[in-house]
Amino acid sequence: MSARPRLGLSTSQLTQDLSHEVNGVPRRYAEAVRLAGGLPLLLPNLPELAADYAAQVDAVVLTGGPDLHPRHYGQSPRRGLGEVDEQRDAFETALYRAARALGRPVLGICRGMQTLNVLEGGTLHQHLPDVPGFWADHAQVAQPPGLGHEVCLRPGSLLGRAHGAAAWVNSYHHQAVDAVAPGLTVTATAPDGVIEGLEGDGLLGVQWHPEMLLSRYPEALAPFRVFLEEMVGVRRG
Ligand SMILES: [Mn+2]
Repeated sequence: MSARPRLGLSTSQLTQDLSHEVNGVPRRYAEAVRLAGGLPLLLPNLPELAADYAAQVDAVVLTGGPDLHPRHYGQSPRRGLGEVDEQRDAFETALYRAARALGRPVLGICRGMQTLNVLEGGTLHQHLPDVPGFWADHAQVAQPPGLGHEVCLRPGSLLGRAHGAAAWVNSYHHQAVDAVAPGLTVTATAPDGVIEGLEGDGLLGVQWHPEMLLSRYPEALAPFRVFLEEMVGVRRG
């Protein structure tokens, strides 16, 4: 029997064409989980099975994707809101609630961090370029995928212990956490103050995509590694 903790990854709906719906995630998520010592398992978008999925895995990873519908944090859609996927919102809400009810830790990547903040009672900026005061480039276009902006990390936090005082990360988001949910602590911020990392009891979120950096920057695995080691519990050796 594998000693690897089983991590259930929420999947994207890769097309809205009803005759060709595909659930999947970029392969790099699975590779990152493997490198960090976990067993990646992809969870098809079936809200009715959320509780069964949560019972079968040791932790959940909420992956990147389109915008959450703002009604989940009590707002009307504003100009600049991007694509939304209500089916995915419903699935991840059910999966998150079921996982938390069983005490399963949750790692949120990009949209996933925004999701855990909203489901814990926080809000989002719907379109960063329309929010005065934020000036950093959070929607980098440079190829191949490389470093975007720096983040400042909170001393003593999981991310701070993993990365030190600061780290360069990538940035592919036009939304960001606004009001931080009760129980969550900001543990990473961009130079313009945008919230880039959140931690809580059994909860870790990063606004960047560590899995996309791994081929060139192995140290980028840190959020996956500390999640597995300190929140899920990886048996070494
Ligand atoms: Mn950013």
